[in-house]
Amino acid sequence: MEDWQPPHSHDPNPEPPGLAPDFVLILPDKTEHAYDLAQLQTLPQIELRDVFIRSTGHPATGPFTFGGVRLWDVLQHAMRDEWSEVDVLSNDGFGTRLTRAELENVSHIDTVVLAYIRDGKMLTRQQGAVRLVVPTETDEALRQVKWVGKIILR
Ligand SMILES: Nc1nc2c(c(=O)[nH]1)N[C@H]1C(S)=C(S)[C@@H](COP(=O)(O)O)O[C@H]1N2
Ligand SMILES: [Mo]
Repeated sequence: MEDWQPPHSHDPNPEPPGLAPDFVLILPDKTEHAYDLAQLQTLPQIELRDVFIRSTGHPATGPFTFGGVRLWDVLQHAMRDEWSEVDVLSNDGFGTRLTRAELENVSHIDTVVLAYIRDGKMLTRQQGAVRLVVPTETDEALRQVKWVGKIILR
């Protein structure tokens, strides 16, 4: 993974890789922890209002209210310290990297969320469940990762 590069595709993949909205969290020592919706529902819930998914080449969608859990809370639940970056990847090859500073002590409106609710309804798999929402990214939607399959702490 040392040569990992963010993807530059602007053709959003329309089809989810696999059917289940599950993901694995991989710690720096390579141990894997499986997560599903039921587990996310046991963590503190958060709602982000007025989120747009913006991209060049196609119209923005929104505003959406996304519900889910803070990525920070999921990571802290698994491992408090000894990581500085996290890769959030979909099994379709898409993904993004976030630093600890982007997740720690940020204001509510900048909170990075693992979303599974949109406008009060469960996100369908087609709509991206479980979907990363990075509110500070408003250019190309390249960090709005649908179908999160793997989260790797580094
Ligand atoms: N897993 C995955 N997530 C993705 C993409 C993708 O191809 N695969 N495309 C991104 C891009 S470039 C855009 S514009 C948005 C589109 O989101 P939407 O399908 O909800 O409109 O998803 C983003 N997240
Ligand atoms: Mo995009």
